[in-house]
Amino acid sequence: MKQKIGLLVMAYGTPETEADLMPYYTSIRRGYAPTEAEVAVLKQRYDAIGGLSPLAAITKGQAELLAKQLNEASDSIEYELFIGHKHMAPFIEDAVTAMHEAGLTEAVAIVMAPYFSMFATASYFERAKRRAARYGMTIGEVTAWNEEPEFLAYWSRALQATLETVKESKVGVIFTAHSLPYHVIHMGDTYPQMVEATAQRIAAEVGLTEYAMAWQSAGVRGDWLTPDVAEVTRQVAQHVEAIVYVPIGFVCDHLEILYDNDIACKALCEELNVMYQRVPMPNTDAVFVKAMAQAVRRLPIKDEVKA
Ligand code: FEC
Repeated sequence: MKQKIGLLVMAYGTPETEADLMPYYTSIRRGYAPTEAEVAVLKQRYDAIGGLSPLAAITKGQAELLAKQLNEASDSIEYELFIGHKHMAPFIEDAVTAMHEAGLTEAVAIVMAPYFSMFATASYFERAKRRAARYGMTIGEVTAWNEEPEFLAYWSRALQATLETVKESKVGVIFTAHSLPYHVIHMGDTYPQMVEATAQRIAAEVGLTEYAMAWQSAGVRGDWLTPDVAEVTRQVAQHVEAIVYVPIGFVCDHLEILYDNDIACKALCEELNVMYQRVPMPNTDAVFVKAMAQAVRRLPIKDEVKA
């Protein structure tokens, strides 16, 4: 008989109705409610991408494929999938409680964000482990999976294919990832270095000698990691006819891609008279999901180690 363990897939979460906007934004702000005006601005951004973000549906698709790949590859373990969100129900804590109620005592956890960050990903694991401690449950953590060969293979191939579409033009390439509040960088978070090293590896794989790195989707308050994608776009646009954006910090289509890239960066490119192109997001690409599966499979399973 196969050993049953929980597969906890954690993701950012997204509002599912207009009424969710206020609690969602309040959760993002760690319990401090935004003003009605701030919520209205956020609603305009969701409206601009068609009303809702596809994030929840894509997370579900990625997680189900991950569970399928893991289960097909293992003769000894059966992974039972649970999804928990950071800012929207079902929350991370709900998923851990559901695992406990399903009789599971051991789980592996992965965040749908590939780079370790003290600020971003560590908090997902902290929340999962705090709830798991209540039940005496063990949770193994995939802290980062950006160095998996399949992760690099997806982005290299997708970038190469996108570059083909603009090969008649002089092209600039901008790798992007989510910005972080500047105080987090001061605390020694190595996220920027990890993202930059990954961009370098993908660029080398594709044979790019010149490219830029930029940080996108910064919040509206306080100082954030720079250079911002708009600033970099303005610089790069001075020398090229087309710009290809490679959002290696994200794993699927959602607000930060569909609005911040496909609407905001595109509008800026039009203003600067350069062509806008973006590399397709991985979403449920099987090779990309395999990167997560490989990272999960590397985690030791408690009972297997004992055996
Ligand atoms: O598609 C969707 O509905 C959700 C897309 C979404 C993703 C995402 C990823 C990250 N965020 C990170 C940090 C911050 C910090 C603040 C912040 C604010 C927002 C707002 C929305 C939002 N984020 Fe997000 N984030 C997504 C959505 N994020 C909506 C609120 C409006 C705004 O400020 O733009 C600032 C909080 C504050 O105001 O104090 C900080 C990080 C990631 C990448 C890692 C991860 O996925 O966990 C870091 C996807």
